[in-house]
Amino acid sequence: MTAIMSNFSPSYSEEPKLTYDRRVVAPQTILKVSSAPQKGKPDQIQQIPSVGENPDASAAQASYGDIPVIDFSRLADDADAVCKQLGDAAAQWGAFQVINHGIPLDTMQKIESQGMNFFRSPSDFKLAAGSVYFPLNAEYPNSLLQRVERVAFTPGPKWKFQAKDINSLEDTLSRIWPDGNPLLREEMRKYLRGSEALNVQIMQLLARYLDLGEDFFTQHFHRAQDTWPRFAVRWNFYPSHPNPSENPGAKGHTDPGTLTILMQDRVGGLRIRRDGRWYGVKPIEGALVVNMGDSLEAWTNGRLKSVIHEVQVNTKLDRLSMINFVSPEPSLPLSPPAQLMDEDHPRVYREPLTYENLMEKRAEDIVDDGGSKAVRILDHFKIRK
Ligand SMILES: O=C(O)CCC(=O)C(=O)O
Repeated sequence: MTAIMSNFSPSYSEEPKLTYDRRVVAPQTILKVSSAPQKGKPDQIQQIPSVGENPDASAAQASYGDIPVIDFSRLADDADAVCKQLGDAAAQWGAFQVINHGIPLDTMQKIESQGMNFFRSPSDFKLAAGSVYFPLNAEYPNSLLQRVERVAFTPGPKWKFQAKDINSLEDTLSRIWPDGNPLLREEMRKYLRGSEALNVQIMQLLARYLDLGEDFFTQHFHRAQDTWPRFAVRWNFYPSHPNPSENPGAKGHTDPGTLTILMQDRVGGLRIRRDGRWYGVKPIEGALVVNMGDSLEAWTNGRLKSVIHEVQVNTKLDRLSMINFVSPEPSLPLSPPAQLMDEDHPRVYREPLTYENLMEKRAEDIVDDGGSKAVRILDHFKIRK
């Protein structure tokens, strides 16, 4: 099997060099649901054209916005400035990129090349991996992930997983490679340790930014085994397609957890939505993209923003990303602290609200609307004035 793998080289050096254009995409109109609520649907939920409906989908491929890039090497000298930059980004964009985060570039590159090798292997080889591998449209036809092949590391596809369901890294790797791919295992371990530490650092900085005391969020980590933080780790592979506007990769959505830490390759195609516009997330070598999720927005009473994002398929290049979804313990009440609520800032979301509630709603919604619209589950829980 290892011999088969060595025939599939990612050969990045042969790929064309991408040039970056800082133009932003023309503003999109945010469509409101008509005043008559549709059957089985909540009213007043923002519906946003997703990739397949975007007239600007192909033009946007090379348009990158000014999404903040935070240099963690400055933490030692000027933690206050980093904290402010990071907090402002989370409050205004709901996303940022981090450089100098401590995970070696070499580790990221090795993972990327092994991931590419896997997805460019013959179908038989990939299918032999069993339940950890998802071919295109494997989950269900309405999935948000339209043109994406996946490998799920930990946990499996179910969100209501229990400790016994969690595919360990070793287990997933040995389902794919008979020898468990020791090289990749070491690099993945390094990466996961690094991103776990990064998650803690970011959550502490965000708490500090909000004057909550550094441990406001992290005090809930590791309360017991199998509680927060939960990392769902996935490789997403987006095969190229000549007509991306008809073939969205991932449709517009927010993530339900607290943070998502994402490693993308140099192809691009990830876009985030801010104030009615889509902005491409510029690939930066060695950077990690961090998105805020619905749980964090609810927990901070809307001070930090859960970001809508989507992925466009590239016309020529296959794209790979590795994603760590960090989620809170499912039944933990995401109650905003008193400091974040006053007369001018009344409670935004219904209580009680938990990650479990968000996930249940998400499962219903994706099935109900056919996945054709951007999904922002948190809006279902907004307190109407
Ligand atoms: O692959 C990416 O860049 C984003 C993927 C994503 O949004 C998701 O898997 O939910």
